[in-house]
Amino acid sequence: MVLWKNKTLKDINVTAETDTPKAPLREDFNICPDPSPLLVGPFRVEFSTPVSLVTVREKNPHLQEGGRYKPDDCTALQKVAVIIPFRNRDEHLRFWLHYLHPLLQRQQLDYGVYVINQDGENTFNRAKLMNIGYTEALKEYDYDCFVFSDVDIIPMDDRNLYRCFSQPRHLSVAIDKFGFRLPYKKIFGGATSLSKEQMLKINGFPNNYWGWGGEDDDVYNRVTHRGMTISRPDSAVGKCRMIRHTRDEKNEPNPERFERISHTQKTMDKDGLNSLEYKVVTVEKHVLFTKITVDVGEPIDENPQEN
Ligand code: UD2
Ligand code: MN
Repeated sequence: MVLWKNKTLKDINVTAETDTPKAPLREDFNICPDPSPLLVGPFRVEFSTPVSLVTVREKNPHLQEGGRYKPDDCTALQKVAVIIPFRNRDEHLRFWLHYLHPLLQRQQLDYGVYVINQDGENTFNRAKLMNIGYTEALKEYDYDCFVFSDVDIIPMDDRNLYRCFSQPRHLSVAIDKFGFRLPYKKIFGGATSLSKEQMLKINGFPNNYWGWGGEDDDVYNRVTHRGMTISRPDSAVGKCRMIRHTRDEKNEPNPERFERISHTQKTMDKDGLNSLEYKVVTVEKHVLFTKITVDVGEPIDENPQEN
């Protein structure tokens, strides 16, 4: 690669009018290699020893405030915002940060970690938190890719790339909890990635799935209704562990879920990023993550009875 040190852009363009002018954009130099030479492949994941945030911070000295990182010796292939839907799972978050920060750095990504914390005691709304994470992250930086990850899903192999592909990607394909297999073919829960373009194409996630279940299948439906397919790593590279837990309070199975996922095609254009409403309560910049606490509201009665 030639460095046009003493020439101006104009000088370069006049020398060969018929050729496509080559603007010597600094950013074009030294794109990080693919695959990253820092990958180690499979690694051990266990949850028996608790981890402390102090240790995680010490082991990740190159992080910028808010859980941001970019390689200093090459330009990352993608700018990735990692969005984690959250309420009251601090222990899981510590494990997640402990394993994922080093992995994301080995993958040489330009990334930021956003913990989207649902304020208050109302029923949990995972998918709406994803939409909020997408919207808030974009206000901060020109991200081109979004990884949406449950706080309790930890990949066991760093060749499972936490970035975007030509089709929306399901990342957590072989979870220990499901015997390291897909429990059903259309599953799109756990950890996924969608580019900004793919997110806009599907109008984001649904906002009106309250409580446990169905919202991931709705996103699957959105993807296929827009003519896209699901991309996946193979089941060796896609091995993950889910931290064992009981069902949280205020996240009971949503009795409306089956009805709702049968109408995705009809509802997806009016329910999603284009109808998203919420209030930001606080934004905390920690070294390991940005925590955005949000008021997501509560379910609205869509069929109010007369009188
Ligand atoms: C499955 C899916 C998950 C989602 C869920 C249904 C997989 C591997 N996982 O997970 O993606 O579709 O079913 O909603 O397919 N959370 C909190 N606090 C709460 C409640 C939930 O932080 O009080 C967050 C947290 O990030 C958690 C995620 O929401 O990991 C999903 O909830 P879950 O772990 O209880 O659901 P699970 O394991 O059945
Ligand atoms: Mn879980």
